[in-house]
Amino acid sequence: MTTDPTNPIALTAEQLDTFHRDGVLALPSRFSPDEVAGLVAALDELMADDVPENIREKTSGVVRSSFDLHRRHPLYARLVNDPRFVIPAHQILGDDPVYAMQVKVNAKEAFTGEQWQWHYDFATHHREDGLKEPIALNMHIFLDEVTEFNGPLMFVRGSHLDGPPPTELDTTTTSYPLWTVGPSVVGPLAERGGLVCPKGPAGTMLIFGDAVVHGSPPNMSPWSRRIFSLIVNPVSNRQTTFRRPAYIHDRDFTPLVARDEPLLASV
Ligand SMILES: O=C(O)CCC(=O)C(=O)O
Repeated sequence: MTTDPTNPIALTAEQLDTFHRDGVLALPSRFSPDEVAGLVAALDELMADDVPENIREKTSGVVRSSFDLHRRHPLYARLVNDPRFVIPAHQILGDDPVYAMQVKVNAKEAFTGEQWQWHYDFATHHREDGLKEPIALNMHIFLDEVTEFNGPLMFVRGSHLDGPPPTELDTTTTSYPLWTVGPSVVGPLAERGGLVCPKGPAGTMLIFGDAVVHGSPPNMSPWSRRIFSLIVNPVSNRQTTFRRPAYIHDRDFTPLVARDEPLLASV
């Protein structure tokens, strides 16, 4: 696919520089309130299902993450081919086809939503799924306003620049086993680059790289914090091992194609 630099969805040169330097880029107001309302309404139905795709918090039992959304609802099937994801992904990764490797919402429930330890996604993608290169992109949409109160993600700015740091497997802290990055590694990286904590209204988009260290605190606030996450990966970097279920790490390598029709049309 060739990218048209005059397309307003395309990232500017400055945004691309920020992404490459910091490892994370925030894009305000990319999705409209109506689009967010449609995604939330569909999500409410999906999170009511008693299925393995809905992973629950260890303590409260409420849904922490809901996976495989593009197979479970037509609106999410349409969403993964939205130009607002596909065009920036190709700007960053080049013209190699990309596929939807993981499609989920992380729902940090008011009062009970638990933390995500410091980690970077490639540690899991490499060890569990056999990806060779840390080039997948995690693309978020805030489905609620994200504030300093409701468990926002924090990123260690530039922590990807020296390559993937050392990790350890944590199977005890939360309901989801995670290859985490310990304090002795996070400390110096954060001293060097500082932390970034993108906040903003529902409809804000984030893009971050597979090797940038990030995490998020518990949500003690009375406001839920739901974030949609699409991880795209070049087909050439697809998984070489198959340990995790397909609903968590997708085995359909069909390339995404930017579709121009409105997200909410005829769903
Ligand atoms: O939703 C969060 O707070 C963290 C999610 C995350 O770190 C991830 O999906 O890799």
